[in-house]
Amino acid sequence: MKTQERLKIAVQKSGRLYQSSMDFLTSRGLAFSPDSRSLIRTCQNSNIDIVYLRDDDIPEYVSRGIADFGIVGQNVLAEKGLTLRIVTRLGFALCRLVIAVPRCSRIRTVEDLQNLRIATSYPKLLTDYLGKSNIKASIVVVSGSAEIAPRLGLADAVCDLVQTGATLEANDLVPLCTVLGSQAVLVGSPVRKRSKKRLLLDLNIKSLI
Ligand code: PRT
Ligand code: ZN
Repeated sequence: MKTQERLKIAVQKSGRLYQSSMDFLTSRGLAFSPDSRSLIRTCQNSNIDIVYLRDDDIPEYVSRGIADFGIVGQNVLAEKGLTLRIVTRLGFALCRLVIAVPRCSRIRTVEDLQNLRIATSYPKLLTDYLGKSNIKASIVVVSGSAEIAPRLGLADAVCDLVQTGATLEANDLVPLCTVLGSQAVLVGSPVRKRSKKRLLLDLNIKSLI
């Protein structure tokens, strides 16, 4: 007898996307074994495995068809530059990637960033944005906590995610412009599998099948 094909959905292992991603999947009727430390979790009522990954790795796994679907922020997807099909927008993890500057600085417009230093973990998105505005700036790549960079003298401005604005406020920064609006999305792998269609029906995602 042919073993039934199992689908894999890549979900962030821990962090801001984890709980809402699991809530989305359970709200669509999928049942999971109790949480364990395992990096693969089996769905109890469907031929689906959840694969837990760092969010930054999810686009790569999905683009290569190792995972059939993934849940990831549009910011990460766009920064990776991989063109994956967005099956549906999920309406959580809403945030904006903004350029922000010290409240007391003389930077008032995007043009004022000419020849300045901007700290970010999103070098691709920032480069694309500055290129469109014909701004030449020096991009200082950091892996997190970009907001601290102006105070420490590493950069004149930052390009980072904002949700409530509290972190900018706490670091005396004000937003100058929005580079990207983002939310969590369900992405599908370009690798064809018949069972993928069935999963979308199971999840009641009919609009984009
Ligand atoms: O470990 P792993 O690599 O998987 O996780 P991570 O640490 O890279 O990501 P995580 O869990 O922090 O965020 C996952 C995703 O959540 C992001 O890629 C975004 O799509 C989304 N998201 C939504 C956010 C925020 N809101 C957010 N506010 N990600 C980060 N932040 C940070 C931001 O970088 C800044 O430091 O929160 C701070 C600002 O928040 P406010 O509310 O003070 O404005
Ligand atoms: Zn990450």
